[in-house]
Amino acid sequence: MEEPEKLDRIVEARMKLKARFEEKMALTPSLADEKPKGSGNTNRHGMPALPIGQTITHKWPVLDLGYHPDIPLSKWRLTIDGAVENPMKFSWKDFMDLPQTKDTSDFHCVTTWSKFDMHWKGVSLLDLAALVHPKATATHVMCYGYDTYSTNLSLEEVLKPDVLLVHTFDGQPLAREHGGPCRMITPQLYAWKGSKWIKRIEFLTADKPGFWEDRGYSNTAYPWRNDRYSE
Ligand SMILES: Nc1nc2c(c(=O)[nH]1)N[C@H]1C(S)=C(S)[C@@H](COP(=O)(O)O)O[C@H]1N2
Ligand SMILES: [Mo]
Repeated sequence: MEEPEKLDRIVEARMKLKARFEEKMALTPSLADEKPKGSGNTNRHGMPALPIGQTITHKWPVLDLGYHPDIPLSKWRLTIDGAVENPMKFSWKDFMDLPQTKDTSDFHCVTTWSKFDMHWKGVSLLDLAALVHPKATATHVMCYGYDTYSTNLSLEEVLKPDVLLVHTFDGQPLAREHGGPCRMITPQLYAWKGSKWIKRIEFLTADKPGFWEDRGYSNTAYPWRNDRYSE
């Protein structure tokens, strides 16, 4: 991925994807709501930093199905398939050779804790999507974890620039209990939308519910709307 031509192609594909989803993205609640619910200073998205019903924590609690899969880097694979022109399977080396993004963002768990200013490094979903070329009919993704977890998202949420597949937190390899070696983060949605131990991202031409979405959690998960459970 070092060669300039390849990088140029990613950049071009990324620009096209951005143009395709920019309007829809601008209309998503975390950017468009006129009266977002919450308190505190305004964050970089123009939202009150602490969404309604949340409390700040300085620790980082662990929340999952109770099973922490152990994936050695030599066995780790990430598959991106479904409604894409160019399905891909990455080894750890392939993945680490992709353009890397550093970002600092907040983490909002539906169980009412929020952790601010988490320092991440990883690969942006926008860059990954630019490589696999979602078909014109693609609207959503389903993300799958090595622990059998799944969660669904719309493309206008997935392609926001702060949605990353992270492998590094605070300069250290992401701990296994938090989804290491690699997990997704969704700073503008409740954290259950980010699969720990991510192994597959399937592009879909219609929405369908993931693990928690099938069990009464909201399909959309907008923190500034207190959008926790489905009606
Ligand atoms: N693969 C997988 N990803 C998952 C979960 C899970 O059980 N399995 N739990 C989700 C939930 S409900 C939350 S709140 C966050 C918690 O991440 P943490 O344990 O790093 O705080 O991970 C999300 N991603
Ligand atoms: Mo959660």
